[in-house]
Amino acid sequence: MAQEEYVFKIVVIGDGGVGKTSLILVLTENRFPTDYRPTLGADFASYKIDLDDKLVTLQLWDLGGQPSFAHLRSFFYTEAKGGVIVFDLTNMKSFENIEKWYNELTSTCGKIPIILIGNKHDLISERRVPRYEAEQVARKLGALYFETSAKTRYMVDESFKAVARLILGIREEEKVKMVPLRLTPELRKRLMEVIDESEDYAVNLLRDLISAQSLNPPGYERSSAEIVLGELYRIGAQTEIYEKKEGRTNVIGRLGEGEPTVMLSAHLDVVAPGDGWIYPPFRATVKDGYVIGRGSVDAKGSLTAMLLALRAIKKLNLQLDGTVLLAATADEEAAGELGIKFLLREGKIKADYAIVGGSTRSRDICIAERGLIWFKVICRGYSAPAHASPLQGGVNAVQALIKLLGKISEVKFDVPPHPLMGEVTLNIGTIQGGIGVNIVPDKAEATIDVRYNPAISEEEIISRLTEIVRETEEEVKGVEISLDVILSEPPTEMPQNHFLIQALKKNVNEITGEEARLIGEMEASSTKICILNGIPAVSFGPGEREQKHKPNEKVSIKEILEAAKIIALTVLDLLSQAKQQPRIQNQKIRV
Ligand code: G3D
Ligand code: MG
Repeated sequence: MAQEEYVFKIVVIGDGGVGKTSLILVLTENRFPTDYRPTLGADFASYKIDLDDKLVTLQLWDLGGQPSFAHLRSFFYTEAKGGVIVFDLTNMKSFENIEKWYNELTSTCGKIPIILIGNKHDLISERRVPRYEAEQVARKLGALYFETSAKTRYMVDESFKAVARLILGIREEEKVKMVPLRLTPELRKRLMEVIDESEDYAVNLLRDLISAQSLNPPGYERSSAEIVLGELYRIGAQTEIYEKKEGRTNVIGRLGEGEPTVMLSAHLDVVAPGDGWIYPPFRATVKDGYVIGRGSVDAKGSLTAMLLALRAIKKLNLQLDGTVLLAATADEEAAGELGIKFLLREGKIKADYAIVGGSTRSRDICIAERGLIWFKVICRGYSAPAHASPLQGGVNAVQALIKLLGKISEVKFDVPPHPLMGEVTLNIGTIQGGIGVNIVPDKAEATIDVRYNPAISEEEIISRLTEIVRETEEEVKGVEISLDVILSEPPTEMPQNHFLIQALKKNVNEITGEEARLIGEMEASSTKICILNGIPAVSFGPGEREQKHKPNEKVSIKEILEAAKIIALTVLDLLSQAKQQPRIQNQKIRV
């Protein structure tokens, strides 16, 4: 086949010392050593690229060390067909100057294809520019972003090939024709193969996520978020990041567009390692088919499976009839306001279905969660020195609280256990009161956590506790007791015949050969928050729930791959069949 030949002039610009000359030399010195020559104050070297039916020669122009006379600059930029703006990942100033270089380039050349390169990727510990900030700038300039190392040659060829492709107008997706989404058996098989081939990728990704720590408290998800962002970028997803508070990063990735939207959601934060580790909690150990480390189950294993699913879907070049959205969120472990609640409340995400990362051994599907009410009780008496006679006053708030809590611990909510959610339980979590051993305390308080199933209502629970409060006030003369609800979330349960559950169930069976059990959860999770925001949701993912928050937390690699397959298939099932379903919003979720 005769190849068409092209020659394009490319200008390589950026601050001094960022590695422009090194990048060009790496590309050209082995091939065209004689080609590199100074030309009228600017240097250029040639780099030939074979793009199947096209042979492209890039003339790479580098301003070199020449003084920057204005006339020289315009000569330098004239007729350039593409631009490469380079900055140094270890040098913030060079990053801040990108826009200046961009403006200089576009003022002469207009809008030509541009790529942005963050060079010196090998200097990991000296890195100053976070990947997501660079990606943001690239998006703003309409440029493609690459990180390279002229030293190790990492991504150097790829990034310059991308310039050639951009100029020729070859979009990456167009290389392979998009296949309309019809989930044939062959396609399902191909999807499985892609995921099976990704075992090393999965282990390395999970390892990176574990190393990034992202402990909550204190709460710093940005470290893990950057890794997710980088992966989403490589996968080719559209990305967004949101921080309600500095460092408390949420990342969103999207493939496809329009409705319906299937959301995959997992949290980025992990709890403190605590004692009892025989393996390093933040350096993943791979042993006997497991990855051991803090967060391996809760929830970085799920996050890995979701990224794997997205990557496989993208690799098949399917024309998605809708959107698959990944939300990697902050602030789950403290049931806080900076993660999924913030994204939903602010309208950053909308979805028709959600699969939330949960530890269900890639087999069970969690469809129900108990409700919860958190109470605060405060007893107020009168302060007096401890030796004061009863007549001189003093009403002991601590004693009143003890009496009250005694009654509350005896309280029986006379309701049957729920098949999935179990019983109603009550826990007195904290207690505080008094300021000195020789002083009658005038204030004492406690917090109480009630978990309940749908057999009893929030009002009934509140009125039972209120009764006990009134009784105690009667018995301890002079005490005043307040009872406040500080958090309340109702029980939630998905209908078992919901399309989302049916699709998941079928795929669990196809991939594992086992029947999926529909289970309930004692704790409340992001799943509940999705449901309360009108998004049908279940939790599902690799790992055993007994591993959560424990020392030597470990997740099965096999289960990660299984979860990735089940999630990928379910996403495609939902997207390809949702339009035939009755509008899902109308399918009632029991709350
Ligand atoms: P410039 O052409 O943009 O001015 P150069 O930059 O290519 O001259 O490189 C400036 C310095 O950065 C050189 O070091 C070069 O070796 C180094 N450098 C370039 N690219 C990389 C890289 O990817 N990784 C690392 N670690 N160093 C790089 P010296 O010491 O010769 O000044
Ligand atoms: Mg140079």
